[in-house]
Amino acid sequence: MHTEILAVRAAGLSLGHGQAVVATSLERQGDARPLRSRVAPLLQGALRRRGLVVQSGPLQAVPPSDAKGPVLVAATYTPHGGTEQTAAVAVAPQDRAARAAVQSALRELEDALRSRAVLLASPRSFCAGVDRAIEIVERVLAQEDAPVYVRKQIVHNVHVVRDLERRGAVFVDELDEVPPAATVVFSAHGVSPDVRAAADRRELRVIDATCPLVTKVHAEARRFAGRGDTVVFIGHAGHEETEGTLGEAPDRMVLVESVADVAALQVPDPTRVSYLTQTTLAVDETTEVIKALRERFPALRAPHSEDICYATTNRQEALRAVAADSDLVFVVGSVNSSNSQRLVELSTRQGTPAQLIDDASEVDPRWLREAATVGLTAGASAPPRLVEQVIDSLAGLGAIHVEEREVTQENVQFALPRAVRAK
Ligand code: 0CM
Ligand code: SF4
Repeated sequence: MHTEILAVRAAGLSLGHGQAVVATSLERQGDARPLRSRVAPLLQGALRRRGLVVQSGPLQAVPPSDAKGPVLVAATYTPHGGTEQTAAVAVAPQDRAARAAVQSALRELEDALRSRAVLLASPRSFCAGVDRAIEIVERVLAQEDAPVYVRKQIVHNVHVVRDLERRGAVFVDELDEVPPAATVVFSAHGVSPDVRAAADRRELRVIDATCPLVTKVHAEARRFAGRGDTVVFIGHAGHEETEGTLGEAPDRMVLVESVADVAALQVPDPTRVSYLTQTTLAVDETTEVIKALRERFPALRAPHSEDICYATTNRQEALRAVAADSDLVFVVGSVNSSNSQRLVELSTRQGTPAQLIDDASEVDPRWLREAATVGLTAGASAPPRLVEQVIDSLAGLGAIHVEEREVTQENVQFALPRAVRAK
């Protein structure tokens, strides 16, 4: 990597100590057109991890005759088998620490340069329930002039939430933050009857974005509890879906998270036990818990059809087809996304290290040094464009060969609630 110190031509660009602007594209004098910097997200992340406050945008470079303005640390390189790439960062002229941070981040990128295979799991990314939930918020935003409130994150993804926030959605944790008579959207993960009652009391206009596959589990909870069963709910404590479903019959439902929990279960009548599950669990782990339940309660009754949803199952199957042949797996998704976390665990159980990343800026180039084959997937709430961004960043480190491994095709679609359907 050949590094130069240049000046930046950008009117009004003034940088303080500890601040940096990463070039998303770099135009040098005499260039026919700017060169896009594919590694910009990687560089942003590497600099943030070094404590800098980082922004990004297109930059124009000039020779360093004007020593007053920000300096540009610019590198051009042609990785083996790849095409010419650039990485450039503007920092304040006297900010030696920032300049050292940039040099060290560039060395980190340099160490990760190589050609790679990228195994792309399919299906990945948005499921029908997430598509529907986002579209519901978009349509309500288009319908209403007043603020549109959303109870909890509409789906567990920081980018989706940020994007809808920019467009006017107001995310709240509880309904007492919503003014009386306002419009509120319930998230894809569902709510307990108590929450519905609280919305009624506040006379809120409720638009329900609960995924129909979560609603199905709620209906089973009511039915199973109604016939006198103890309903064992296999799920994760504290998750919104768990809280919502348990709320359907709090006196008749018990939560188990693991095989160990099954051993400790006490029920009033062991001949009247049924089970339900969260929709986004690991299929293999859940099978073990159900087996343990059946051993303890031979008359155990099952849901009519699997509660773990098609999207969760398919993403796990697809990752299986990829992880075994990868040196490292990236799962695009947010930390509170259960289905994304299950993908990370699945890969790890298969013996392939996996990293959960919100976007390409969270890829630490040091992970890539030895990784000739990278597996890539995304949880059901992670936007597809973030997967594209990761692929693009990897392409900035050398030639890549992308192979998509599709285990099945998805064509599930859910109807929108009547309140937001076009007239
Ligand atoms: O349930 P989980 O945490 O996986 O939710 P998510 O928003 O990440 O994914 C979609 C869903 C649902 C219900
Ligand atoms: Fe519905 Fe499954 Fe998507 Fe959750 S992951 S929103 S249950 S389709």
